[in-house]
Amino acid sequence: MRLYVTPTSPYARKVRIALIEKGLPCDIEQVDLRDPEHAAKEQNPLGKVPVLVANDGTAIYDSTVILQYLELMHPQPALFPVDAKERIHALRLEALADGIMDATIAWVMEHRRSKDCQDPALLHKQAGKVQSGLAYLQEKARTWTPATEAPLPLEQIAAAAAVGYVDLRAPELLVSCADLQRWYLALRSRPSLRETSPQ
Ligand SMILES: N[C@@H](CCC(=O)N[C@@H](CS)C(=O)NCC(=O)O)C(=O)O
Repeated sequence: MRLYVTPTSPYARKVRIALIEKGLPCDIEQVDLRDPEHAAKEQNPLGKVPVLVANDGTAIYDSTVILQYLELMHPQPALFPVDAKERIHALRLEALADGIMDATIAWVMEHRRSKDCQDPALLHKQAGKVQSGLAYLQEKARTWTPATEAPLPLEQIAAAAAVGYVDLRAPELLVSCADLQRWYLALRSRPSLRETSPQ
């Protein structure tokens, strides 16, 4: 398998953490999204990463579909709960974590514009999404038992990728979530997080 990534993409990190937690070997290829001809474009018409190219040549995207694919093709060790209700709950938390990533990226892009071109209403709206999403994750994180062995469950993989990205690009949006920060710090020494750290 080959995975197209950028070093800081939180969606790609989610997949890379899952690959390591499952013990699956995969070639990681970095692309430069500024290059109009970057390699992932051939595989995904949207030109986005991550894209996984399976051993039979099938291109799989986006990150949520890649995780489903990995779980279906390599069920053990399982990242997804078996129980239907618990699975929907985990998938919903993954969607929430992805939404935090989306809103953080929108906030960062707006923040990078020159001050006089920034839209304060948009910054406020995206920051609000990030902060309410993180507050919800923090409530959940308080119920998570410290993960000492493999595998890390889907909801924590997604949460770690989201929190790691906010920590990297918009740490000021994380300051009010001390418990969530503590949870992330404790998890950061885990090989799957250490090896995929964007820092
Ligand atoms: N929903 C997608 C989002 C992927 C995404 O937006 N990736 C960003 C990198 S963090 C990207 O490739 N952006 C380039 C573009 O939009 O052209 C997923 O979960 O994989």
